[in-house]
Amino acid sequence: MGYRVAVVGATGNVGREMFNILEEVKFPVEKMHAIASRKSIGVEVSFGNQILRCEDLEQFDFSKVDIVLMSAGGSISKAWGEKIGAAGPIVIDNSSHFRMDPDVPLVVPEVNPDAVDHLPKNIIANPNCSTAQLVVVLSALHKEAKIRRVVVSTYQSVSGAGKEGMDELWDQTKGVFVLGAPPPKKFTKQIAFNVIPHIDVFMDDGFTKEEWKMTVETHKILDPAIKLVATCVRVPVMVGHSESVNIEFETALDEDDVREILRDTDGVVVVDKREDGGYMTPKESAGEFPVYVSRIRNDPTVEHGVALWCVADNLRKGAALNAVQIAQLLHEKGLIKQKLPA
Ligand code: 2RA
Repeated sequence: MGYRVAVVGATGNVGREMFNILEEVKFPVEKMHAIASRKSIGVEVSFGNQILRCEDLEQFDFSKVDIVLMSAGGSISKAWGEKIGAAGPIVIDNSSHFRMDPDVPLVVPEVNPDAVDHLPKNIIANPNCSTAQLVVVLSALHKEAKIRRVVVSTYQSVSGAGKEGMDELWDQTKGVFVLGAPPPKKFTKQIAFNVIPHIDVFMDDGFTKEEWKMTVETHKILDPAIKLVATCVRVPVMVGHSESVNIEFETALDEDDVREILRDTDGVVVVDKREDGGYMTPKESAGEFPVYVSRIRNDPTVEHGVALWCVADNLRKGAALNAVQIAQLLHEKGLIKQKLPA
């Protein structure tokens, strides 16, 4: 028994990880389709030991699949998401397009699994990478002592900006001491040997859209009462987003409580030895499933507060893995309607 599955955006960073993870977790797949825009038709991608040739998004008959994982950018999701959902399959969309739509649940399976029970548009949204890893940690702590306020600074890898972001870091790093770094194209300033305090567009209040997303998505997934302020920064790391997080609780919760709660939390691994190297870095999170938490310590500047460091593979927990976990959740709940064999 398996499902007919389509991955839209099959040639992108996240699309390729979706194939890898569907295979790694042995998601029950009867038939897999790789879907892409016209320029990628015929491009080959791998799924386990199969080589799939990309099929044309415009021509594909979505009524013949049971579930669609989509990561092709906001404009493709805007143009196609609702049409695909109306054709029958459940769509799990990784773009920002549907995230704040009241008829589309925004889901992190460890946090709000029951949100998938009601799907007016047959669409589920996957959160932004920087939000996904954060809410897994916050949710576990919020159950024990209500969170009043969070201050988070991110250190986001270039893969969050797609293949062009990775190529730009690679080319500038190679070129900088030889021919001079090639000028920035994807980023606004040189990313090699630098950090850039700007991700996504600026908003009227001075925050960037990435920072705004962290606040509103945390409210939708977890609790609108949590005050959250973010500063999002691009760093010269290929894969793995890191976050420095200060959390203030309404009632007492100290560093030992936090360490114990997070050790028992699904999807979280605590690596927190107070010695050289006794913490995780983004490099070590790349290719892994969990959200790693390190550097847990009391924040002496507030009555009940802790500071911590968390890292995760942004292409996995921040995108493809979360989408596949949603698919697994739908499967466990018996919510994926199978088409009759073609
Ligand atoms: C980034 N948040 O890292 C984006 C990816 N979803 O740029």
